[in-house]
Amino acid sequence: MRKLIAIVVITLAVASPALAGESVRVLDAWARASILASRPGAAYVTIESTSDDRLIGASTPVAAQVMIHAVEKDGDVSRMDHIETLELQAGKRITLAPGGMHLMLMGLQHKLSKGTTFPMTLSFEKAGEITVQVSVLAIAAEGPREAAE
Ligand SMILES: [Cu+2]
Repeated sequence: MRKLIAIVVITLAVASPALAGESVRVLDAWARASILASRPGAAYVTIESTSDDRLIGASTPVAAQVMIHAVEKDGDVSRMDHIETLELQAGKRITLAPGGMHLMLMGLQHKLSKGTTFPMTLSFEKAGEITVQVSVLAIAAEGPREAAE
């Protein structure tokens, strides 16, 4: 099953080489390590686009489903909101980070171990599919730019 999904992802990436990476760049893809495979994971990316575009979905062989989540603050309580698409404005950089927007990895195939990487494919309305390698950082990591551990 896992193998099959991986092949599909690779096929999509190969099928649209002219589209990938031209107007949209996906940087600093990372995820927090997880203790249990039974809990959802979270992945974060920085997205830059030279033209208006829209993130319409994501997938990875390590999870059954990837959802785009925003965090809504309601007083002291914050809750996650599933959003269908993420608008990208030309020239504006969007950084997903803990406490804010994230890519929720539902139905993990295995726990995410620090120091490993996994592929994730982001689908953009105009730019097509872009596959990045996601680095798994420490459980409490705040991002790839923090001091090396
Ligand atoms: Cu979430």
